[in-house]
Amino acid sequence: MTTLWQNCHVATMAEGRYSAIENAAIVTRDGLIEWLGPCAELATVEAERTVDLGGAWVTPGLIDCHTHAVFGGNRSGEFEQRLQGVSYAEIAAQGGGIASTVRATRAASEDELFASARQRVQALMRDGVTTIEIKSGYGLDLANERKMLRVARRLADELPLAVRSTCLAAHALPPEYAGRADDYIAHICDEMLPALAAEGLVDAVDAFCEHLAFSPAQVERLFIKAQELGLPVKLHAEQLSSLHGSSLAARYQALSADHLEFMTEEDAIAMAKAGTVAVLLPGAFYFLRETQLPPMDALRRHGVRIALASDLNPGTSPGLSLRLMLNMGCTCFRMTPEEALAGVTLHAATALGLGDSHGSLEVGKVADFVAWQIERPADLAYWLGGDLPKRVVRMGLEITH
Ligand code: DI6
Ligand code: FE
Repeated sequence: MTTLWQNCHVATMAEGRYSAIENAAIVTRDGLIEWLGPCAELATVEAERTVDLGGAWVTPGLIDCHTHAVFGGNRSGEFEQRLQGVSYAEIAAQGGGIASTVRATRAASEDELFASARQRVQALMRDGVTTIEIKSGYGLDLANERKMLRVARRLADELPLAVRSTCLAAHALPPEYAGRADDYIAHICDEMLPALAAEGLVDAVDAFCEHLAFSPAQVERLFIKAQELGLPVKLHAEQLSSLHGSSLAARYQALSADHLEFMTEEDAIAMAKAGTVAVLLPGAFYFLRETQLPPMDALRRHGVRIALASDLNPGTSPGLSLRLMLNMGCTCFRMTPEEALAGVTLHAATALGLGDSHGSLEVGKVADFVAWQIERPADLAYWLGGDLPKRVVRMGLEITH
């Protein structure tokens, strides 16, 4: 099916810039972009359908490249406790924190997890999200990690959305392995990851590299296994302290290193050389009332590509709006609206290994885009959330929510 989309302006996001074309038209064919450019240069097309976009600004479909959207329960009770002065450590000592989400996730059936995740993912989609990454990491044993990853695959089957699933079995130490982190890493490498990969449930492998989670040496063992299995890696690094996990990630050609508040200039240089994307998560920064800022100047100076994501999770970023993250990226991290938009389009695609097919509007790429009734692209980062009028197109077909 060939469709002509006309009467619009396009922020193509080619090269990670607005690269705007005003008074533009787009031709899509069988899910791909066949042509785009100024309306005046359009030759005659044999389109089965012509759509008038009413002067809208068209951007690539938004990409949320770091979420933990599948989980049981929620932690609003802990949020309330924390605001009354109970510390995160005290909550964890009472069995709260990640451990409480692990219990709730293990107790939930696959259908229950699917139903709750679908609601959250649909909230993200109402913001123009057409691709998302979903991590496991609240099951922490083979059966429950499998259950989470199957839910991620099912979301892709049942919603008009592309989903990349990431195995984050090395998120926290399960209670069965208390005091035996090395044994748990061995169990992931020898049993869990090979089985989950063989079942086709894993697109990438992630870990939480932090004093309260796993050491760089443990992460490296996992990365070696991932490499053996032909799976790309990414890493939660430098969120609470500097362990140079981001340099380690770069050594393994990671797709991305994420969080990064405590990274150093040397880490930025290593990431730039490897082409590893920096995924910044302003929702977690905000929710934890963090004060250490990621080194924006070093990232820019060394040409590290910067993505932005929701980190949607029950403990540190219950964020249901990717557009709100654009605003937070600008207000908290001093990103420009153009950098923020590139962070949820082209650079987010690269962070998922999809940079050649998604993330910008260029001939030959997938026709995922959003036509926004806004005055200029900066409006997307300007409004604090809310439902902006828009039409969402996935693989050349308009979707309704
Ligand atoms: N970093 C985070 O902020 C989340 N996971 C991670 O590795 C926390 C997840 C949670 O508290 O449930
Ligand atoms: Fe995360």
